[in-house]
Amino acid sequence: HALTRFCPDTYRPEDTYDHPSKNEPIKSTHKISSRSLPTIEYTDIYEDKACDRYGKCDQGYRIPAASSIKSANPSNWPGEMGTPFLPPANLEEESKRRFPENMFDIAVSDKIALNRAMPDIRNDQCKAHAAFNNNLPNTSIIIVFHNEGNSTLLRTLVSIINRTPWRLIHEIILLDDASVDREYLHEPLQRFIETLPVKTILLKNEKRLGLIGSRVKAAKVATGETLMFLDSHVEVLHGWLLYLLEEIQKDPKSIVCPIIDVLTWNAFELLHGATDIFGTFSWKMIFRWSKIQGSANKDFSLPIRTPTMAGGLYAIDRLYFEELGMYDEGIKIWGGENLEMSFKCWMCGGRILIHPCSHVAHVFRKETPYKFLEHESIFVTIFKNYKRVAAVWLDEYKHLIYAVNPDIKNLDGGDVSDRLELRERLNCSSFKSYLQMFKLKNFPFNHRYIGSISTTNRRCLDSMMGPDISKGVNTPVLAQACHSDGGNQIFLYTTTNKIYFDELCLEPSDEKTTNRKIIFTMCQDDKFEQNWEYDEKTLQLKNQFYDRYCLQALSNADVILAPCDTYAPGQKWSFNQEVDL
Ligand code: LR7
Ligand code: MN
Repeated sequence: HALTRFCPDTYRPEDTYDHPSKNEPIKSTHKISSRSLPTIEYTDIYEDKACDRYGKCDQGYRIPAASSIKSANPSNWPGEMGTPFLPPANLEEESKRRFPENMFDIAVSDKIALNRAMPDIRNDQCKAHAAFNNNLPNTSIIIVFHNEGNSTLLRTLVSIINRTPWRLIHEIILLDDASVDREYLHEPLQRFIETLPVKTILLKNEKRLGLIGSRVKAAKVATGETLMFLDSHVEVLHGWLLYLLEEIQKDPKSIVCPIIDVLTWNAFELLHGATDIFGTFSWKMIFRWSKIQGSANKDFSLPIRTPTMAGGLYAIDRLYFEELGMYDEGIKIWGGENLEMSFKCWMCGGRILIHPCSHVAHVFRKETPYKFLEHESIFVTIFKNYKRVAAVWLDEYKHLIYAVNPDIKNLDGGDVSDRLELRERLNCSSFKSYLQMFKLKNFPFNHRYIGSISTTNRRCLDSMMGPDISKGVNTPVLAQACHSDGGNQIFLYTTTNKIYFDELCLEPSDEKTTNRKIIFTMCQDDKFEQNWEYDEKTLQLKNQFYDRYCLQALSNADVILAPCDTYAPGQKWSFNQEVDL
């Protein structure tokens, strides 16, 4: 079943260059000119493996052991097996110059073979789970892109061909979302996909639709039994698709995500993603990862139920995607659609899983390389998207989001009545029951107040936090002038006496000084250091672990743990309810 195909020049490591690990220049055996095209030999590694030596084939798919797969390239080629490749001296100029095109090092990517070998990073339990029945649903792989780099897009495709049973790929749909000035995305890309051994089509948007509109458009064209969404700069790893499809076959009302491994933006090194994680989201509506706590003796080949998904990489039954109303097309360009899909799926009777055996590596970059809409700033677009999601799905909890990010409150996200109708039609449950299902820590139900917490001289507790809450762990809370703009001065005080900011709680640091600062730590129900009993008469917040110690604001804005003193003005706190849930 091996297919030998040609691929256009420019796509392969050419010429010679200095390998970082050796001083000897390496000669690529694929030195090419525009006349002699190098070849990529595609083999469906799944085709023969299910058959024994008498030609009797068993009923299904078996993921071959990685050791039995012959690597196509010399092992000293750059980036083979996911090793880092840093630009050698003769590439540095090009690396720097071309970096802004994609906000990752495309010059480095260009030197790595499109069909580079990758290690099998599945855990042992996953390797033991390698057999699948032969009637798995097939899939339409959907990849939308705007101004994608050449070699990263092509490597996405080649990795799919090399690590997926071809019979399961109903088609690959590429949709170019109105890329600008990238000649290689036109005729050369079309020529390239014609060399692929599975049906692949290239569609184009005349006008930019954004990733959400583009995915909807591609999904409407797709005819596979399932849809498999991928970003345009990934490498799928060993056995990736089978685990995802198997879960959809068990229950079609599923969204199934792979583990997202990291390809570094500078060296395209494969870093293993954590496999004991699930998705949540912050008060600022930002998707976030959380680690599973505890769980000894767990079977690490079992899928993990996750409240939210990152959004880019997932499999879903095609008809179920339609039933869920696809995406809200009022969500523009980038952002928010992953939470829309997550809330909708769980609240309307579906489930979202992360399969720890399925691995897809994704190029992570620090910045967006492309423009959003002409007429408004990136943040306005994103916050309007969040507004739509909050308005349709968050019920009364949207007020917490609005308080923490007043921009979301004040922007007009447009008419959402059709999405509310969809919610009605699908008979979806409340946001509160969704939160209860997962007991998401940052949305506790036992709150007494949501609002600012101030001293008598108008100083408010302020978290000083950026969008990445995890960076706020162990940072001190300050007492700043009250600004009544919400945001970082919004806290949630519970009936269990905890003071929440998102999923962090206020706790005295364990420095051994007299004036211990108060810092943010992960909230834990049974941690009494985080409990502050409010005395309505003296207005003090008394720590329940450190007896007769109180929360006190100093004039330099520090907040400390101090001996309780009813005369200290910095110990007189009041709660200003700003959100009524
Ligand atoms: O206007 C656009 N048109 C597009 O076609 C903007 C983007 N795109 C394409 C783009 O080329 C890419 O293929 O959409 C895809 C996602 O855009 P990226 O790669 O620039 O952004 P990202 O990797 O940060 O995207 C993450 O968040 C998005 C929020 O809207 C989407 O949910 C993406 O699917 C999501 N990507 C992932 O979840 C991959 C893993 C990242 C993590 C964690
Ligand atoms: Mn991406």
